Amino acid sequence: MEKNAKIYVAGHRGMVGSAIVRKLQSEGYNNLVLRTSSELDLRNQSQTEIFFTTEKPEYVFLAAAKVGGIMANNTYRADFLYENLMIQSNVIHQSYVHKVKKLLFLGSSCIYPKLAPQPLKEEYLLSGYLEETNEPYAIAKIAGIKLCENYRRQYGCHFISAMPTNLYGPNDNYDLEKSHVIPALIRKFHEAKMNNLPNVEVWGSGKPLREFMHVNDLADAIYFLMKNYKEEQFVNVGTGEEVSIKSLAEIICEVIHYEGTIVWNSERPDGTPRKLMSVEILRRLGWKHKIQLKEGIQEVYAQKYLR
Ligand code: GFB
Repeated sequence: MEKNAKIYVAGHRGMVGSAIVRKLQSEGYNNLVLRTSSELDLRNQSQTEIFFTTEKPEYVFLAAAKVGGIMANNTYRADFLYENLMIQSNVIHQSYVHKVKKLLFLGSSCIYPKLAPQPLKEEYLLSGYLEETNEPYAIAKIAGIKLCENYRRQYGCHFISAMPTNLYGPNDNYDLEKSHVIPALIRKFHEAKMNNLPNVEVWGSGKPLREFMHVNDLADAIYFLMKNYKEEQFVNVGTGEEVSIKSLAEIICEVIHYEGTIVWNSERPDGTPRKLMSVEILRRLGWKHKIQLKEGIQEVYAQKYLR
C-alpha cells in the first residue's frame, strides 16, 4: 500500500473506523476517502455504486456496521441482520466491480458456535449452533466472510477478513441499553461515584468469560494484515487472554475508585459462556497486542471523564 494510495475507510466515525484512520494517518497515508453515513448510506445500492464509480478507491477497510452490546443485538434483531447484510454486500460487490486492489472486512468473534471448544480456532466456523442473543449479527458477519471468500474464488478478488474479539476504546458507545459491557460499566461506576450511590447494577451472573482488546491494538493488527496477509482464511484478532465479567467489574471499580457494592441482575442475559480467540495464526504471522486491559481502561476512562 503506497503512502499516496487512495484508501476508503468505511465507517470512519465509529470506534473501529476512527482507530484505523488514526493509524493510517500516523503511518503517513494522506489520501484517505471518508464519508459520514449521512453523506453516503452504504445500505443503499445506488448510492454505494455512485460513490465507487466517482471515487474509485484502491484499498478498502470495511469497518462500517451496525454494532452494539448484548441487549441491542437481542432487541434490534432485524436491523442487525438487514443493515449489516446490505452494507457489506454493497461495499464488497462494488469493490469487485471497481477492481479494488485489496479489501479488509471486519467481522466479530460472535461468528463462532456458542459451545465451540476454546480457544476458538478459525476452523470452528459453522461447526455448531450460534449464541441466540446475537445470532442475526453473527449470520450477517458470516455472510461477509463468505462474500470475501467467494469473490476471491470466483473472480480472484484480493479480499481478506479479520475477526476481532470484544473491543473497547475511544469513540465507544456509552448508551446503557445499547453499549458493550466496558463503556456501560465505566459510565455506571463513574456516575455512582459522582452521586455517592451505595451500589451499582451489573447484568447477568458475572460468570461469563470474555476477551477484550483496545481498538488501537486492533487498528495496528489490521494495518499489519493489510500489508502482510494474502490468504483466503480469515484471521482472529485477539489478545489470547480472558477475564470473567466479575473480575472486569472489579478492575473498573478499582480504576474509578468506586467503593460501593455490585448488585448482580440475573434478569439480564449472560450471553455466551466463554469467547476466547485462538491467536495462533496471528502470532505465527508475527503480531501481538501491546495494551494491557487495566491500562487500556484507565486511558479510556481518563479520556471520557477526567478531561
Ligand atoms: O459487552 P457485551 O454486551 O457483549 O456483554 P457480548 C458482555 C457480558 O457483560 C455479558 C455482561 O455477559 C453481559 O451480561 N454485562 C454486565 C453487561 N453488565 C453489563 C452492562 O451493563 N452492559 C452490557 N452490555 N453487558 C456482544 C454481541 O456480546 O459482543 C455482539 O452481542 C458482538 O454480537 C459483541 O459480538 C462483541 O460479548 O455478550
